[in-house]
Order: sequence, then structure tokens, then C-alpha cells
Amino acid sequence: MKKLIDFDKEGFKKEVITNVKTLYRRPIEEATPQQVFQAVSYAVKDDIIDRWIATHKEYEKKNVKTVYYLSMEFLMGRALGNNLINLTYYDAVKEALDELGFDLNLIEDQEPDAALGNGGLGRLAACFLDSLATLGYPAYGCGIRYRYGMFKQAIKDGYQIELPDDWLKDGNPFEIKRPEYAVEVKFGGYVRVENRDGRNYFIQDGYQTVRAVPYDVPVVGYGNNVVNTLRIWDAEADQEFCLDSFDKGEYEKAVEQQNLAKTIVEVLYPNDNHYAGKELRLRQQYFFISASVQRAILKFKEKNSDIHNLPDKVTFQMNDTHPTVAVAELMRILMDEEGLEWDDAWDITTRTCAYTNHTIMAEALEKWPIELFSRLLPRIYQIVEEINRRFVLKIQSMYPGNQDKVKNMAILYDGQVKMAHLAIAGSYSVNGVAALHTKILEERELKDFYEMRPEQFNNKTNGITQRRFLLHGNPLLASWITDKIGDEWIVKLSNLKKLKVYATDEKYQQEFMNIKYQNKIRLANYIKEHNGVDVDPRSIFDVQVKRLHEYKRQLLNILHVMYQYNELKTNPSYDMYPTTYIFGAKASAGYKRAKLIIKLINSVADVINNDASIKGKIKVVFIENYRVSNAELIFAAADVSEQISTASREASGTGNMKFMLNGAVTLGTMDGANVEIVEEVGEENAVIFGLRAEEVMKYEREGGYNPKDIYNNDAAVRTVLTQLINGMYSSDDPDRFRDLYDSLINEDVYFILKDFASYVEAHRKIDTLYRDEKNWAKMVMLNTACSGKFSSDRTIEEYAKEIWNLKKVKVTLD
Ligand code: 26Y
Repeated sequence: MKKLIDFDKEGFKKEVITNVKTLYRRPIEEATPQQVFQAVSYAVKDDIIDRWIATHKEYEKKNVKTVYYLSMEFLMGRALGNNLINLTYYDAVKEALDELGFDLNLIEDQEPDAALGNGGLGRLAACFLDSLATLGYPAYGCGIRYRYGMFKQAIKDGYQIELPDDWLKDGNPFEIKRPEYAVEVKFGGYVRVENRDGRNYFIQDGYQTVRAVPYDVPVVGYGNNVVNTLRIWDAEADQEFCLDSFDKGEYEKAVEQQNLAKTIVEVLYPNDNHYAGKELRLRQQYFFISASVQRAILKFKEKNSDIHNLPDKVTFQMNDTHPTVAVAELMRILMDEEGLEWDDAWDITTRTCAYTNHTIMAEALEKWPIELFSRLLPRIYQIVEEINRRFVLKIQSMYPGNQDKVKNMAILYDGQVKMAHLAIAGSYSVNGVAALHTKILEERELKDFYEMRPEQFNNKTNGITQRRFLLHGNPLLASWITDKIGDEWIVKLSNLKKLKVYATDEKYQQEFMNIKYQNKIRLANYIKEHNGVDVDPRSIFDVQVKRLHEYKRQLLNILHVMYQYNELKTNPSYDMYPTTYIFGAKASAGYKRAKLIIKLINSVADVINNDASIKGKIKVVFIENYRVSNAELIFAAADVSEQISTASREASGTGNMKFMLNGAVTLGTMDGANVEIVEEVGEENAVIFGLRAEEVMKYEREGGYNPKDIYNNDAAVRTVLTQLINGMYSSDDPDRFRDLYDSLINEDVYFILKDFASYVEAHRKIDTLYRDEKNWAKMVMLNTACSGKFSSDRTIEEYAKEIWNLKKVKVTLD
């Protein structure tokens, strides 16, 4: 790895020793690994701080335009290793620690993941921050400092158990509390109108306040001295109010205030793609949005005198509908605090806000009951009402007499506030996250909005950061690549195409496959340690890791494993290459069917892994507590990447890209970004199966299909389904999996049976391809070589040029 930033090894070692001493009153020889982790992190932070200060000085000097990436979720994972990578002295620190008698890998393992997100959407936000800093774009991530992040998953008797993620218990060495930037956020009460000098002022009264206090986390750019900020908000009770109440002896009121504050940021909702309509979640949304927008405006005003110039200096990018109250909050500030008239405020707002859509699934759309929304946010609701009134007038003037248009597009309808509609009405840009997804938005899901204002819509295909998911996660492959093509790929992933010439050369194929084998051993050791299962690194590692959701079809995967097991047991001529099926997935705590699927996977694993008669041909492993840190090991070790969502349902997927980058072959449907992966690597270097999106959507328009036809006509399917209810995998309770059986037989909303035969065939194809070692090596090498498009650097360049209009900044240290 190129050393771009100077590193003083001896000075660093001294600092670590001093830190252990001052933090823990201990000599380094007696420090625990956790204490060493803290000491090392503080030493690294020291280096980061100078760059952080220099970056912000430069931003201020240039009065740059800044993007505020507003997101309920930032799934950052661990910081230490990533910061070292981006400071370009990971290897040097490894050496320094070796000399002190510590292994950097073990020290890194002391750090809990910052799991302030569920899955794809939160991890995308984290990759975007990495790319923004690396490209030198002025940016803030704005989110919530959840006291408890994504729950820790334990598996007990095959069932998922959720344990609290107490990620802050040892302190977070990289964050800095900024009480000087605290702001007040108001909830509830009522709105009073006051006429002053002939103008009506709307004043919220009788409200409760919460103090929003920011913690800043540095986001280090790769080798360029840029350090951006992830600003996450904590909630505190209003101190003055509390003291006042105490004085009056109103102890209970003070405690109530304290609790209100505490509960807002207590925990991340573990729902992925499923809206539950909880009041506390709306509180969370307004809390961090009001704080972020207020602070952004205050900052803008430090350098700019005319609020009309806001769109030239600020974009609020809304990560899905979760931060959409930003539209109304900005309107409130512009009118009630800055004194602008409606039209002026609306013009500014709609040139400042932009919205990214991440899903087409109805159950993920946020629609707040008006009763709840207006009670919690009375002034914001008034503004939303007026936005809606004017928006409906506009619809009516464009489509006179067309009630359907109003029904489909109104922001307030059926007693609900439709957040996606508010986001679209209030934004200058609406984007999808993969070409197919954007097309479906334009042609189906958001058709009416698209027809009204086509120029507002655009696509930004997702991406991932190669710094975490290759340079850090797969050091062997990273250094092999650097050996072949130099290290510029670290900041310019399209360079990987230079690897194509090696893909047909036997010597390099062997090198590449040997690295894959080493990574498989690393994962096998992890599995042995965590699951107690022996897996053979020479078997095919077939991996599906992602949130558990019916549309992602982990059920299809495990049904196929059951099918294959049947073949092995009953068909003497059945020949299969030994395969290890690896799963990792968290299910939302309240998502019963998803949890049952986890139990099924573990039950199938129990039966198959313990059947000596199949001679280890199939192993099934469920990796507990799948998260960013173990994901890095998993991607590096995969041969086959299972991307098998029902076509049209997965907006993009980003795991698919991480597998591809690390040299795995996609076994997938033509869904989300899979379509573009196949486009880049060529259809012959992926295995595609199943219904296409148009076919799925056609069935849906026509009321579905009849899964019983398949049950009746396909004996293999029938056998597998019967095994769900005959106790084969649930001898203590044969009815355990009946819900899954019923769902497949009666509805099969996700076309699992419909795609089953095609999926079986796809697996046969993988089996055949894998046996041809040279061709397989070529395929996986081409996957890596063709993955350049899927860098989040490319995605962010597109956002910066086409939506945000940002300018790059150079930072030097004096
Ligand atoms: C309404 C609320 C409960 C909710 C919470 C989380 C709704 C949605 C989500 C999370 C959505 C999500 O992660 N979506 C994923 O975004 C990725 C990044 O764009 C996509 O790659 C992926 O296909 C999509 O499912």
C-alpha cells in the first residue's frame, strides 16, 4: 500500500504507551486488549484531528457548497482498521504493534461494530461518507446516536434471540461531544397566531423541548488529508427546565422530561423495509431532522448574509422517506424564523432538498396517521397541510377533473401523511438506486409523478467502497492486485479492468484461486470457532448473507438444499460437488415468518450436517450475528453469491457488488443491480435464473399465479414441501413449519415455487462450471476485473455532478 501520509512509528509507540498509562494507570504489559484498542485509537485520533481541523478551515475559507446526507441509519462497522487504511499507514501500525507485542487483528476485534443501521440503506450511507471524504467533497452525515444499535443476534436451539447492542459501554474513542452546538427541538403543544405589523406569525406554545446534542465522528478520506464529519445527535433533557422543576419540587415532571429525552435516542428500530407506524419513530425523525436543519442554517448564516442563496451552498439529501420532515422543517425555519413569505420559502426549499428512493415495496412506505402527526408536530403539520393544498391545486390545474391523479399523488389522503409524496413534492431531484429500479419507479410506482415532472427523476446506481471491502477485508487479494496493476485502484476502481489479461493465464489463475483458498480457510476457522462446525475449504462456498426477508427468498435457498439432500439420499447416480451453504441474516424481532425461516435453516443444518451417509457432500452453516465486521471475512471467501430476490423487488442490492469485487460468481435473478453486474461481466460469467421483472409484474397485475399447479405437477417440489410438515426437520413438533408450507401452497407471493425448477437448474450449472477449474478461475477473475463500476466513488461522482453540484476541495497540512 502506498504510503501517502507520514507516520512516525517510534512516536506512535510512545503515544500508545502513554495513553495506556494516562487512561488506565497501567504499564502496557498489563493492559487488556480492550485497553490497548482504546489507547491505539486515541493515538490515531490525534493524527486525525489535525486533518479534521485543516479540512474545516479550508471549507470555511472557500465557503463551499456542502451536502448534508440525512439518514436515520449509518451502518459504519468498525472504525479503527478503516481509519488506519485511509490514513495509509495500516501496515506501519501493524508493525508498530507487533513490536509492542500485540496483534493488530486482535486489537481490531476489540472494537464493537457501530451498527446504527439495519442493512443496505444504512451501509450505503456509510460507503457514501467514505467516498465523499476520499473524493474531497464537503459533506456531513447527519443521524442519530442510538444508545443501542442493531441488536446482537444469538442462535439458541436454532431460534434467533435478540440481545441488546450496548456498543457504547467502553466508550467510543473516535467521537467528540459538541455541546456548544446543541439546539432545542420542540414537540407537541399548539400553534398560536400572532399578528405583528400586519403579518401573521405562527407560534408553537405549550410544547415539550428536548435538547439535541451532537457528537461528531471523523470520516477519514483515503490519503488526502480530508476528514469529513458524521454528526449524530444525542437527546438530553432541557436542563433549565429540570432545575426549575426540582426547585418547585416537581420531581415527577423533571423525570418525565428526562425520560422523554432518553427514550428518543434509546434504540434503532430493527425493521428493514417494513413500516410499523410507531410514534417514537416519528419523534426520532423530527428530532434529528430539526436539529440537523437548524444547525445547517446557522452554519450557512455564519458565512452568508442572504438566505436566498441557500440552494447554492446546501443540499439536503434525504435517504429514503425517513428524513422527509426536513421539507417542512426547512419551510418552518425560513418562514417563522427567517421571516420569508411562502412562495419565497418554497422556492428555496425545493431547490435545496433531494430525495433517494430505496424501495418499491408497499409495506416499506411511511404513511403517518394525521392524528398522530398533527399532535406531535402541530406547526409542521400546518405547513404540510398548506404544501398539500397547493400541490393538489397544481395537480388539478394540470389534470382538470381527474380525481385519480389527486388520489394517487396527494400528500394528505385517507387520514394519512404520505411521506414519499411529501418528499417528491419538496425535492428538485428524485432518484432510484439501480437502472431497473428507477425504470420501475418511473413506469409504475411513481408513474404519475414522473409524468408530471420527468426531469426531476434520475438514476444513481449504488456502489460500495473498495477500501473497506477489498483493501481492508481481503488483504491478500488487495496486495496481489497491487502487485499486478499498481495501487491506483484504491481510488480508481475502474483500473481493475487491467486484470482481464491475467484471467486466462494459468499461473495467475492459480495465484488467484490460492488466495481464495486462503480466505476460505480463514472463514472456515471462524465458523469452527463460532459454530463448532467443520467445513471443508475445498467445497464450494455458496453464500447468502443479507437481512432476512421473504422477498430476498432465503426460503428458496434452503428448500433447494432440502431438495439436493433428497437427491443424495434417494438417487444413487446423483453426483454433486461438495458444497457448503452459508447463511447469515438477522430477522426483525417482530417478523414471525422470517424468524421461522431462520429456525428452518438451522433445523435443516442439524439434520444434514449430522448425516454421515452423505459423506459431507452438503454442509449448512448459519453464521450468527451477521454484521459489517464478519461480512468482510465472508465476502472474501465466497465462491458463489446468492442474489435470488423475486425480480422487481430488490431495489439494487449492494452485497452482490461486494461478492463480485472479491471474485465470486453471481447466482441470481435479473433484479436490482444484478442486471448491471451481468451487463459488466457478461452473461457467461454469471448464472441467471427465474422470472424476469416484467413477468413477475404481469402476473401481479393479473392477480398472481397458482402455486398448486406446481405442487401437483412437480414431484420433487411436492416431496420438499411435504417434508416441511411431516416432521423430517421438526420431529418434536411436525407442525412447526406449517406456516411456511401454507404460505407457499396458498399464495407464494414471492414466486418461490414458480422459480424453483429454474433455480435447481442454475445450481446444476454452478456445479458443472466449478468442476472446470480453469474456466471457473477465469470467471471469478473476470468478476473482480469487471467490478469497477460498482465503486461508491463512481456513484458519488454522479451525485456530486448531477444532483449536488459540489466542488472538490484540496487539503494540505502546514
Ligand atoms: C419504514 C422503515 C421501517 C424502513 C426502515 C428501513 C424502511 C426501509 C428500511 C431499509 C431499507 C433498505 O435497506 N433498502 C435497501 O437499500 C439498499 C441501498 O439502496 C438497496 O441496495 C436494497 O435493495 C434496498 O432493499
